[in-house]
Amino acid sequence: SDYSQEPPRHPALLVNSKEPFNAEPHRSCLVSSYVTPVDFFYKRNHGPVPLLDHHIDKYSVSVAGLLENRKELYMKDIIKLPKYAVTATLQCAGNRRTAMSKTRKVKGVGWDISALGNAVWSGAKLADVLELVGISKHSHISPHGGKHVEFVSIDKCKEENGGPYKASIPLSHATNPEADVLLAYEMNGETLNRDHGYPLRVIVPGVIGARSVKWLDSINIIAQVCQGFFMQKDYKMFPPSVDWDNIDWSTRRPVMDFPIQSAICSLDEVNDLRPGKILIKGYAVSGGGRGIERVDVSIDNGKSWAEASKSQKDDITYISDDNERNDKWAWVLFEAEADVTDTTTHIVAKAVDIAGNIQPENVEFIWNLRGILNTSWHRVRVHIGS
Ligand code: MTE
Ligand code: MO
Repeated sequence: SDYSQEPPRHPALLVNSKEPFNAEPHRSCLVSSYVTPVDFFYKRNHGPVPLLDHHIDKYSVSVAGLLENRKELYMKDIIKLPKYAVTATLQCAGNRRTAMSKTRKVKGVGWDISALGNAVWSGAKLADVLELVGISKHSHISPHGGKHVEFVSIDKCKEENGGPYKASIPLSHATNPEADVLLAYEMNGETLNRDHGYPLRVIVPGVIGARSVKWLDSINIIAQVCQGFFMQKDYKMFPPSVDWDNIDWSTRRPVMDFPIQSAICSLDEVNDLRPGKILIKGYAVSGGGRGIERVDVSIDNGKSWAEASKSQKDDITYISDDNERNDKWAWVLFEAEADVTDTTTHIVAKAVDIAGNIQPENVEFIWNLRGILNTSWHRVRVHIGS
């Protein structure tokens, strides 16, 4: 693979792998604004970043598969469709993997707690695009028997034996305008940059990042779920009893919605503190558009809890300042003041979503060999000095 044309990146990113480039910001970065700046948004690539700058007028997405006629969509066609701005948190299924590995080793890129970010994505709705090829809104099956919509990229990755990254979502999801699935060409009001999928990427709000295909090349209407590596041999959830010697990938479905998640970002994994007041800040987010009901924090390792305050307030400039906003696809930032004493050893956070889903107390119960969906209570250690 050729990594000689990679884009420039912010030097403060913590790099987990250089080629392909996988990096996350320091956790404290995440709570300094509701909308994550592009420079500090995690980057998760499986191969070299495609270089398309010189071909933008020629760039098109082909819509093909189970259709009467295939259609080439140029950027000018996509820009003509109604433009939507959706605030959505993108989270890698591998977020918090490093902590899962501490219990028992897992395979995958080691991520701390920052393999996610909240951005304002703008572009056309996939439901509108599909209408252009004769597939109506709210359909479960297309006129020619399509039940899934596959997204194929331009990049090349080793997991696909040098072929492109791909994924699919059900046709019913793709044609539902309320699901807000976008073909996005802007991130935080600026043209998408190369790392995040220039010129066009899919955004599937509320679903693990792996389905939001970057550098989109084609959309295929297909009868069966996508047979690509990342849908069939990766990003599936296994019980703790399954390991590499007894795994049968065909027994599981591809993960879509991510579960309830939260983490503390204003403190490191290990902290030297003095007794007194501290501010505990972090993020909470759930998949499928399920909002956050509550965030609880504890300074006595989970014996007692206090409720944190939460907000979706944009303190920069991207969106109007509205305290009552309800961005269903977006995280909430939480904050709680606490009085640590010389008996404090761990500070803990856990969240509850509007469906009453809660985070598991310990990582052991959700351990899986690929180290995905670590949503266990986030604990940070505290040493009290005087
Ligand atoms: N799309 C392509 N074409 N190639 C990729 O490697 N990685 C996926 C997804 N889309 C990927 C991709 C994964 S696993 C995640 S978590 C998100 O993109 C990361 O998006 P970001 O780099 O914009 O944060
Ligand atoms: Mo991911």
